[in-house]
Amino acid sequence: MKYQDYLKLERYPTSWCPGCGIGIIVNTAAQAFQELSLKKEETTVISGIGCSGRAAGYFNMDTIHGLHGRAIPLAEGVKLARPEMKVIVISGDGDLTGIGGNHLIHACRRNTNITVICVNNFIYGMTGGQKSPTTEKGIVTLTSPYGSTEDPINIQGLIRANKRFYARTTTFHIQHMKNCIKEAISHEGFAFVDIISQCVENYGRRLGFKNAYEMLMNFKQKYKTATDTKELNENEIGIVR
Ligand SMILES: Cc1ncc(C[n+]2csc(CCOP(=O)(O)OP(=O)(O)O)c2C)c(N)n1
Ligand SMILES: [Mg+2]
Repeated sequence: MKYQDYLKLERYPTSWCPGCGIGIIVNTAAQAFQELSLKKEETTVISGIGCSGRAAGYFNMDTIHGLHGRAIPLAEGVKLARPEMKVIVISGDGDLTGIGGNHLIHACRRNTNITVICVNNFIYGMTGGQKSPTTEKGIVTLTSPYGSTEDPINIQGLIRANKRFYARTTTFHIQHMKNCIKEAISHEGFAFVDIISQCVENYGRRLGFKNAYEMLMNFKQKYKTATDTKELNENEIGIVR
């Protein structure tokens, strides 16, 4: 089977803005599914609401586009009813760590055997670029015109508090991303993949980036690969388990 068989190509072009990182993530996830030889009848993708929430609709299998913040409880329900299935959540930083934050804490605590892929674009993208829990201090957004005054959420700290699988990667590091997704799906237990992604229209342009290329080059320059580590530093990508 080709990786394209995991995608509903008849629905392309996607609804995402030109240059958006979500398409890279969907494509790479489909490649990871293919390399793991996942059976379509035993795999599902579940999303919440937001630009990232549209991901579920592009996979050629039974999927769920749920309510805002509720992707994880839906995934836990599917896993309870059909434990043989590979259940993969793909959703946004606002969806997973903001409105759905409580579900994230408890699925992680319970060690539910699902994979959560977070499209971390540091923003509530779909609704115009309001600051989200992952927005870094000082960053200008629609709702922080003088720069965000708050510290962002420490997702790694939250996941690692229960010693669960945590990976950080970016849309620039595609091979690394694919490896993180494959390792997360193969992991027995709760696995979180934090993918730094570019939102050109509602995040990057407010910060002076002209296009996706400039944002990707920024990821390339900023994020370095860590190996064999117990904790990723702020600007490191890698897997901690
Ligand atoms: C209960 C509820 N609250 C608020 C909204 C409005 N809303 C739709 S998308 C969205 C932001 C999504 O942000 P994120 O999860 O980061 O995804 P992105 O669009 O950035 O990919 C919000 C607040 C909603 N649809 N439902
Ligand atoms: Mg977002």
